[in-house]
Amino acid sequence: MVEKNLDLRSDTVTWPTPEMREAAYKAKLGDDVFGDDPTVNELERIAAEITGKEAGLFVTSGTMGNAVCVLAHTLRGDEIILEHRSHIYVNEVGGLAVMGQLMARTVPGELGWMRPEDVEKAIRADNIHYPRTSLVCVENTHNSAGGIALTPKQLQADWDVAKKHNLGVHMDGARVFNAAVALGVDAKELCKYADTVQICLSKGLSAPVGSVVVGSTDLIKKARKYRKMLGGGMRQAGIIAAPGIIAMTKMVDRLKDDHDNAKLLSEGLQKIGIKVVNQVQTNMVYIDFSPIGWKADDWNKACRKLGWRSQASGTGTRLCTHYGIEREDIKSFLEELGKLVK
Ligand code: TLP
Repeated sequence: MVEKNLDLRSDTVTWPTPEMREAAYKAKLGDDVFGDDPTVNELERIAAEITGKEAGLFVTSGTMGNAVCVLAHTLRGDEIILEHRSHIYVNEVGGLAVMGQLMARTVPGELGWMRPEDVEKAIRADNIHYPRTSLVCVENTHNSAGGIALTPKQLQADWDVAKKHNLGVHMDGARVFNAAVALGVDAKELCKYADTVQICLSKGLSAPVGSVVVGSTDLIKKARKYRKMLGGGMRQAGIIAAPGIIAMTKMVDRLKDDHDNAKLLSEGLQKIGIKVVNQVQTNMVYIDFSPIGWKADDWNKACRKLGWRSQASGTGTRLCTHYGIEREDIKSFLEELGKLVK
């Protein structure tokens, strides 16, 4: 029996599965700063293997994972290229400027994808007046574009431009397994177009804490040192890495259920008269309830009344499906919501 978790605010709200709790309890431990926590080492090995990279590194969060990778690729004063609504640029507290003393050059994307010609235009020429461009960041799935899965072809196009100019490529793959499942491709096919990839274990994959970053041995060695600098050198971290192993090895296939549930939710909401503003490819549904005359408060109250959590502002919000929400739950939510709207 899946423990119900009727919370649409994000997929970060997921709770660990009973198997994860058990694995945490039984995990073999060591001191990870000394490199001898066997469970962390195993998670890092598995992450590298699944993504086709040389090495992995367990970090506390997606934000830390992106930070250590961006730092590993760059030098103080460099400029980096990011999609203008990317999580690293918008939602990571300006860490790239604070920690890396980096300039951000943003490029508007088409459904989260930066066209290669726009990336190329954003790369600085070698000129005494200009900062050096050193890195291109991509995001897959792209959260604020609507949970959009960037295809291998799209990723390759940006990779080719970056490599033509000797730039690094970092992928914020917080939800890269959602992308792989939605596209029906192996995660390796997506990760091969990035030198480093940050993967969240604590979103749709349901682990309680953490992310892994993967890349070449050299880049991960640098990232490890930055992790220590940021205070992310954890000790008996096997306790939290053990659920991460289950996340990566057993929780990927079920992401399809989340995607199917998001589609069901999207279709049902539209029948009720609520506008869905994104293309629903994965586990996110962005809605606008102004067509039914509701404001954030009406939505929030309705959800609370039905026993669900959702947090809107203005006339819309993002709804995420995840472990703990099943098809039947979505059906009854839609039915009950329909009654409140009429
Ligand atoms: N995203 C969270 C919020 O921060 C918006 C969410 O609810 O979606 N990259 C991407 C693409 C993300 O969506 C997130 C978290 C992160 C990185 C950061 O991960 P954490 O929260 O583990 O630092």
